[in-house]
Amino acid sequence: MEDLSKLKEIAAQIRRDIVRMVHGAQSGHPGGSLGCTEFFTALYFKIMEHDPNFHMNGINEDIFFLSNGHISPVWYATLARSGYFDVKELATFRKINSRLQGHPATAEHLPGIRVASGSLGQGMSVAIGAAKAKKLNGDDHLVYSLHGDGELDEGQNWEAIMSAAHFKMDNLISTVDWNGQQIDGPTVKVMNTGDLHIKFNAFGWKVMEMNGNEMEDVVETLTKAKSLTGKGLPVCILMKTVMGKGVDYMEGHHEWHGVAPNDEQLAKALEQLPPTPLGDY
Ligand SMILES: Cc1ncc(C[n+]2csc(CCOP(=O)(O)OP(=O)(O)O)c2C)c(N)n1
Ligand SMILES: [Mg+2]
Repeated sequence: MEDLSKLKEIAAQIRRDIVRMVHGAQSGHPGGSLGCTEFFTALYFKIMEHDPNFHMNGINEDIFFLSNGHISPVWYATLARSGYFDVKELATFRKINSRLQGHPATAEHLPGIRVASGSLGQGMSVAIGAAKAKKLNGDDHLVYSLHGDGELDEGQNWEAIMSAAHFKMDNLISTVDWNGQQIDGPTVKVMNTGDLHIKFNAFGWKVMEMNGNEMEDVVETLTKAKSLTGKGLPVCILMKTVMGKGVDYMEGHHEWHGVAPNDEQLAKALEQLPPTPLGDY
């Protein structure tokens, strides 16, 4: 349980980790990773009850599923900084034989990963299954999931969203990274998903909104979301973020969805993301 200033310091370090990892591999997804850094930090360092001594079955702890698996850099950095594995392993991101695959996978047995993701649209279904299992097991812990806004173009999401309400999955908190961008343009141009607040509401969810780049708001909203579980409805958080948050030339540009910075761009990014007492990997 960390206080706000400590959470901000951890997030600052995770942002450095993200740009260094993607630069080191010369591939990967910095945009969504930087946008969701506060969310991951708050979730793993404040909100979830979880055990870095990893147990695949997740019984008697809160569990998290990343559906938009391409933002693996922020998840890997958060898991390492939380003690799931050595931070030095972050240097192997996307390298041959690494456990840190470009998209999370289970074959490599990286602690913290319970299902492969990156083929978009599947994580909500997985999260609902896990939430159902928790209920069947009499385990009153929660299931959290994260989804991209562009990812919601995938139809499987809407069947899952409908079924979560039908099965009263009130132990599920699903967050959407509402950055308005996706791989090849703004979401309104590629596929306008319309008013997500009204849509989730109409599908039977409790809906909240937060500024995903304000740590105070993230902690407060996630805490409120927890208090709204157990009331018969699944909870959705629409999280406004800025793609590439923290690196000025990346901010708000879909072009940084999945491009690695070169040496010069890395230096510029690190100037804007100063070192922290936690230290680089
Ligand atoms: C089933 C499937 N279709 C297409 C893709 C290719 N793809 C990867 S990321 C992406 C865009 C996702 O947009 P969003 O979820 O908003 O992510 P962001 O760009 O905001 O990080 C697409 C279409 C995929 N990975 N899986
Ligand atoms: Mg997006």
